[in-house]
Amino acid sequence: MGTPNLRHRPAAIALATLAIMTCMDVATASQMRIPMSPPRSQQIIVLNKSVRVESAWVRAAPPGATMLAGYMDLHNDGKTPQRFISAQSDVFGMVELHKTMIVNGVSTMRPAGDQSIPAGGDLRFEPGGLHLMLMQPKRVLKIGDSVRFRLHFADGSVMDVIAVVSAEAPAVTTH
Ligand SMILES: [Cu+2]
Repeated sequence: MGTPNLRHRPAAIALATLAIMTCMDVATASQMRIPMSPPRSQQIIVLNKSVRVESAWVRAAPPGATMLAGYMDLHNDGKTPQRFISAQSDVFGMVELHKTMIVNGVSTMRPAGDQSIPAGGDLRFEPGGLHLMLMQPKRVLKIGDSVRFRLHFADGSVMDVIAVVSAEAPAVTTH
């Protein structure tokens, strides 16, 4: 009595277990996607855990300025090289990596392209050299204002940075 049914049960239970495990795996994976800021879409944000930023600042400019410059020091505390590819900001329509150089005795600037940060090394943005060219400002920035940037790296990771609008580079903190 009931024997034919019993014979089929183990397979049914195994299938049910498999289905539950699959659902749990998916749930666990989705819980691990913890964005730093409220998600704007379904995009997965992976934070860069190797790079540390110091002295991020935006050079103060007259109210009508159409281009500003941003500077910072990036330190790679990791064991593998990192590649910084771009930056974006809600305050500017476009942000490019530029480098100031002397061509035929005239100071000029050019797009700099990707910048690698060696393991244990630094990448320094500073006046007269590498800088973030900040174009299409969406509002007037005053000294002391904060500008949020999102930095993008070649491995797909990102990092958010707050730069302070300042007339000159902030004092270097020793550590
Ligand atoms: Cu520039």
